Amino acid sequence: MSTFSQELLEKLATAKSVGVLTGAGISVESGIATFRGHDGIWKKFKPEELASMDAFLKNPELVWEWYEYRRQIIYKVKPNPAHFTLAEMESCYPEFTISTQNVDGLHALAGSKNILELHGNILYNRCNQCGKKFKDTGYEKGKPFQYCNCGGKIRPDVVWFGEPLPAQELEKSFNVAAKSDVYFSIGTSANVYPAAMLPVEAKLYGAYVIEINLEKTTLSGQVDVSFLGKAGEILPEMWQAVQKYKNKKISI
Ligand code: BV8
Repeated sequence: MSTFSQELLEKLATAKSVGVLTGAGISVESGIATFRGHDGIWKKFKPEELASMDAFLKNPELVWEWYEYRRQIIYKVKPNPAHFTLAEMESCYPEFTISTQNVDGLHALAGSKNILELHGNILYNRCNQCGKKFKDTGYEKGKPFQYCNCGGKIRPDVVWFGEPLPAQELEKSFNVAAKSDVYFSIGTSANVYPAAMLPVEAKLYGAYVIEINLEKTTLSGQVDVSFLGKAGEILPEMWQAVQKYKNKKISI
């Protein structure tokens, strides 16, 4: 059981604007392995071997197989208490925005509305050339590649290393960080840029920054408070403590 300081409870009880950055760690308790954590899927591969345009052009079958493998996992998993708690929190603040690095769509499935997908969404595809989106066109091992009618190859609709993040989502995410009273960094090693800059930006603009992660990260020394543990346990406990604190304040 974690303990929460009076300062943290007061900040979360009185905040008007809350921003959240989530990473692969928030989906671990739903059954999706992280990239770099001790069980990381990228232990077997290096990111540039899979999540990059070079990899796709060099070995499109390997890249597609990796995405199909991850899709099959994602089709079967459900949001966990951390996702549901964020969805509940969203309705209690005038401004509440999640900027996620995840491509699994679990925040939306949990009921969150205000979501900025910084790295795309694995359940969709797009043309590598003209950017046209495709829902059900995918890849089947041994079957010929699917092409867009512009002649471009169809690929997963995610942001690969070396590719720019969607400009609108990125700009909005930095605006949210700059005006947040409280900013969360949840389940991310804070290794991947420019997303990893968001909690630092929030801190720079005066936000109270809370990290929840299984392991220490490069961010841990820069935030106001860092909780080491599972997001699916700590976040619901924290939110419960805030409700209790708010009720106690009202009853006095
Ligand atoms: C770009 C989508 C420029 C695909 C992914 C500085 C500025 C800008 C760029 C760079 C820069 N420095 C370096 C770069 C280049 C690069 C980069 O950041 N490299 C890193 C490795 C150094 N960045 C880019 O290439 C970005 N593009 O900047 O383009 C540009 C501009 C104009 C024109 C052309 C180019 C693109 C980055 C996006 C790459 N795509 N994913 C896919 O998913 O297949 S990244 C991938 O990593 C995922 O999105 C993942 O979410 C993300 C970040 O990782 P995390 O989410 O943090 O996951 P990780 O495993 O690392 O950590 C999980 C944590 O959870 C662990 O710490 C673990 O302990 C913890 N945990 C585990 N269980 C739990 C838990 N925590 C809580 N509870 C639990 N139960």
